[in-house]
Amino acid sequence: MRRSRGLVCECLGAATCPDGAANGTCVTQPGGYCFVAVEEVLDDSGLVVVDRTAGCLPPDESGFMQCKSSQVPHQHPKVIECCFESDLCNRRLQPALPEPPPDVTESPGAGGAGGAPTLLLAAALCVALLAALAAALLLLRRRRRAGKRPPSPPAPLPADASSGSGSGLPLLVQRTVAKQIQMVESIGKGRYGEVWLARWRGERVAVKVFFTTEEASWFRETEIYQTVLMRHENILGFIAADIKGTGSWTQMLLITDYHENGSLHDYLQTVVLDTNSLMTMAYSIVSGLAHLHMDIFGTKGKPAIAHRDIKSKNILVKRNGQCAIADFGLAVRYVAQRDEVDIAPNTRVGTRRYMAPEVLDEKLDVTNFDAFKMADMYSLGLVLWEMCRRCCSGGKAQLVEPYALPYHELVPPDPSFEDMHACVVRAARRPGVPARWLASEPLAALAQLMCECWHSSPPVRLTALRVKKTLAKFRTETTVKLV
Ligand code: C9U
Repeated sequence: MRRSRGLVCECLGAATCPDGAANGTCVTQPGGYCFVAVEEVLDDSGLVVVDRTAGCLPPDESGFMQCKSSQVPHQHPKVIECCFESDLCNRRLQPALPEPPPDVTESPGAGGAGGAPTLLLAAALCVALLAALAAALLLLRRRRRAGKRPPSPPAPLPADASSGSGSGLPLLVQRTVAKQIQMVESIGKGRYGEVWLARWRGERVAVKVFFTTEEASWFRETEIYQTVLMRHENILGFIAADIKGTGSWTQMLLITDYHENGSLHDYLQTVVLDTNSLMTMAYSIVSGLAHLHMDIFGTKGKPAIAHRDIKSKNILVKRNGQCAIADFGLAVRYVAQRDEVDIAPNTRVGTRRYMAPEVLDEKLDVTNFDAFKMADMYSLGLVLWEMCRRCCSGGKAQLVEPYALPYHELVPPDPSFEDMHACVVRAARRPGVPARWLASEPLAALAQLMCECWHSSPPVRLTALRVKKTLAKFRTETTVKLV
């Protein structure tokens, strides 16, 4: 069973508790575990005492494997027990240390009066000293890295210092970042909540503040951003996620890179593109989507992800003319090991205007991951159409079409599911391709691609990788012609 939200766990011991855990609890990542560990350590006077710690562990290998492997008693006994059934489930865990073998401590034959215990004590002391030294070194290294890291973009950390869940900063650093944020101004509002321009250590960042009703979107988006190998120049750069508050009141934040040009939807309202910038933008968007859709095999591989809400408002325009895909609150992952589609429990659906015909017809097979990728490709076709309208093919003086949302002439401004179904499924309508596009090579090439993306039959649609390759080829060919 997948758990879509974090667990609250009892937290004991400064090393395992966030910020010294004033309230004695911590929250795991979705899918994480609560644990209790008991360990024999030496106190100040050299006596062996049992130390009990408790707290949160990350999901799967990096967390649960600890629970399994530590059951094996070693020279310096430590036992970890984990649970995930309910919040604070670790309160009732009572891991017991293995009984010491009687012949070691009591048998006079084992080295004479006090010989073995003294040896054991000396060995334990060495192990404890080495462990303390290793812990101190690790802590020092983590602090140095956290202090040095620039906010935008934070370099992906090697596995030892990461949160244990893939790309992104360690969770404690993320919490610290969230505490240091100063909100500057609100730059967008939507059904999800609000987006703010904020400052972090003097640099501009974007902060998405989720409505409490959008908890599932926050969890999913945070989870997706922290997926291994998710970082890509055409995917919005994740910095940190945090949740704070008590009982009835919670604030969920997502902190990312800030792009002053805003969304592609904002940008196309005022800017007219030349064919070069159109191609750069189109290529970058499809590169981001191809990366998202791709699975990378291996122990530190990346699962294939489908977005499910591709639209111009969810694409940011970067200063270098490339774009970055944002908003993963609805995304689904393909878990290859289990041949399973991981769909988070979320009542949210995609944007009606951009929904593929099979989604509107409620015929999308949710057990088939490729079906989600094909639906993304349909939405991408509509975004390409929005961009082409704003591209002047014959010099800046040439007229371009005014900015418009797809199907602007065919459905009302806030179309219902039924409006879209009637238009896209029953009447099988698609956005119009103006004659002027066909007279321009780049626009004609893109027109051809978008039609193959929004085909009524999902398997006939192009894949992101195919569109990316076609655009790459087109760009090299036209560059050669220009030289
Ligand atoms: C509202 C859609 N949206 C924009 C951003 C995000 N959502 C976002 C998504 N995930 C995490 C954090 C944020 C976003 N926006 C920017 N920059 C930006 C700059 C100017 C505007 C909007 C956004 N304007 C809107 C229209 N009025 C003038 C300012 N950067 C990163 C993410």
